[in-house]
Amino acid sequence: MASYVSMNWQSGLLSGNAVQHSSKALGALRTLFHDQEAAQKMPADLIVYTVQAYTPVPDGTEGGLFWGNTTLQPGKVGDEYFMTKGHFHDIRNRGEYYATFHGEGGLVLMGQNGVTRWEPMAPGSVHYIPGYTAHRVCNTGSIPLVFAACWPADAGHDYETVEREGFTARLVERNGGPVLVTSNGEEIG
Ligand code: M6P
Ligand code: ZN
Repeated sequence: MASYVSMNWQSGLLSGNAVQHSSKALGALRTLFHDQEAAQKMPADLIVYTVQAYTPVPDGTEGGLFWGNTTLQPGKVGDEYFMTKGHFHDIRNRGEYYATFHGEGGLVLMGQNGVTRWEPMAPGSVHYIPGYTAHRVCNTGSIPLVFAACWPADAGHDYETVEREGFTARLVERNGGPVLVTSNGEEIG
């Protein structure tokens, strides 16, 4: 019989022997941010987010599903909110669900045509990420943002495309709230 894990439905966090844990520190994320001067001044060992994953079938299994969550700390680099790396799926047509448990955030979505949009995240919000769409989450609040994720076991993570080309817009704080801006500073949402 396959192993199973437990989720706390208040916090969204997982427990059990089969849960994998990983974390991302600022040092590994610095180049994602627009304000490099501000990024270089911040500590490399600052943990920006942690991920729990439950992967009951081997990575790459067609038809399988993975479950996990991300805890993204509050903070900013310059005026840009702390965010996940973001990725397309290696198999481009694979979709994903995100669902928010705690905190406030923004799910930034970019289609292959380079059009970027965002959806606000708050406790209870459920977000469908279609295939062919890069996805990244920003913490726009002052407490940790926790969201669960469910994605196909054969989706894979393509980080290279995002590292090379970036998203076409960034979620930044203006007048105390989140605004999506293009690289020339134009507000688009
Ligand atoms: C969610 C899922 C994971 C992903 C994680 C962090 O939990 O989408 O597959 O790894 O967020 O996002 P990223 O991999 O872009 O850093
Ligand atoms: Zn994904």
